[in-house]
Amino acid sequence: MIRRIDLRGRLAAGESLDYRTLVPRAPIDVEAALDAVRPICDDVRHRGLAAVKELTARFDGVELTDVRVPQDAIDSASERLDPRVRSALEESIRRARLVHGDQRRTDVTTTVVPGGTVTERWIPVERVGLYVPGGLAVYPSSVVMNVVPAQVAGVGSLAVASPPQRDTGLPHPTILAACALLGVTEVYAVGGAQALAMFAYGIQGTVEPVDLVTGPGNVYVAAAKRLLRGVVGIDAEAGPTEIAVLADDTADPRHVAADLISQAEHDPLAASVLVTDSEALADAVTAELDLRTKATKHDERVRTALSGEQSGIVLVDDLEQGLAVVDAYAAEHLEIQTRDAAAVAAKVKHAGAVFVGPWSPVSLGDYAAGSNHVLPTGGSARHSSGLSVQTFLRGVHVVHYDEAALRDIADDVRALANAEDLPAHGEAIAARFGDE
Ligand code: HSO
Ligand code: ZN
Repeated sequence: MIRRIDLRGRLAAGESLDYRTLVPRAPIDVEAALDAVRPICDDVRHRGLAAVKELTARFDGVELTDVRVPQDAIDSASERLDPRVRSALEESIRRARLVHGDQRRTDVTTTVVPGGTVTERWIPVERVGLYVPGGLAVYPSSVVMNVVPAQVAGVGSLAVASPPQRDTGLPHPTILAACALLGVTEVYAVGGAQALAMFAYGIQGTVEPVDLVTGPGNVYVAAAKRLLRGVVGIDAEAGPTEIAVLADDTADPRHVAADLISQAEHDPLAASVLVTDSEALADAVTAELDLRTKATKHDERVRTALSGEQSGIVLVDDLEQGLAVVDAYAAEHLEIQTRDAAAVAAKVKHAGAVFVGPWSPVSLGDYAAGSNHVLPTGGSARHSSGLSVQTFLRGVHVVHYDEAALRDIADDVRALANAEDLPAHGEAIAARFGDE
């Protein structure tokens, strides 16, 4: 069911191979979703609360009296949380805080010349809106992955929005419980594009607008982010999950197959890619995929994802070619299951996160490694990083020169201003020294 792409011998035969087009990405048409999302955002912008309530009735089948989730509903979701899940979430939060705590930035002052300094100050974003999807995907772990770096960065005001469930009119109880464990008290029972528009524009007297919106979501959420960018800051437009595994004949085919399936479980459009120089491993993984897909709960989704053109097993001449293939692919998640995995991993240039050796599966990172699971998809790992404390900080240069230091550089500034035919720039320097 999973297709095979055999590159062996092709370089030796003189072929030139374009690794970047080898494994296509799933087709996601954010542009098309813009048309559906634009009137929703406009409506929320112009009619505020009335629009949010009407849209919630239409899309979620819930008549909201209040968009804000009352504190006692958050508290009681927390009290009713399964103790096993509670302790797992607590450990996940603890580990994420450890790793993200080390991402804090300190202000640095550079003395450029005597009397002339530039300080880079790191200032947290003031107010952040986190969107948490409902429906098929209820991910309390994503609440952790978004809230922890924001809190560590020092974001003062953090609100969460998640769609109401039909029976309770409230977001999923595990989402509410995760908010409680993280100390988030401002939660809205609003979903989809209307939630993002509500955060971006605010609702007079009810919801303060935010400066930055983060969080996962489907193609409509991605479209809303694209539309609202500029009104508000956004994190990445997340696409379907991807896993690439670079493996040699030392890898255990059961582990490789289990890991490929673990991410295929997210979405029929998820991508699972194995790159290996071992035909025996490729055969064994193919057989394991078959067995495991039959036995797994979300078998339909997994089968569709694995047989899609975005998934495949790539056979390469050697690990060097394998590295070139996975680098060109720039996967959201990359596992290295080879001899001397750490040394191979050190050579990787493009991946959202790298998982080294047989005991570091992607699902560990999804929940409890301490690393962040909001990672660049669709090849954007070539230029972007996953969510981190840095996402919620702005670096501001503070320039402080004294008179002598400015005088010392004045001629250079004027020369450059004149070269750009912007003489008023030079005059702003000259005015200070009475030589206009
Ligand atoms: N693998 C997903 C994150 C996730 N997995 C949430 C389970 N829950 C994207 O990195
Ligand atoms: Zn996952």
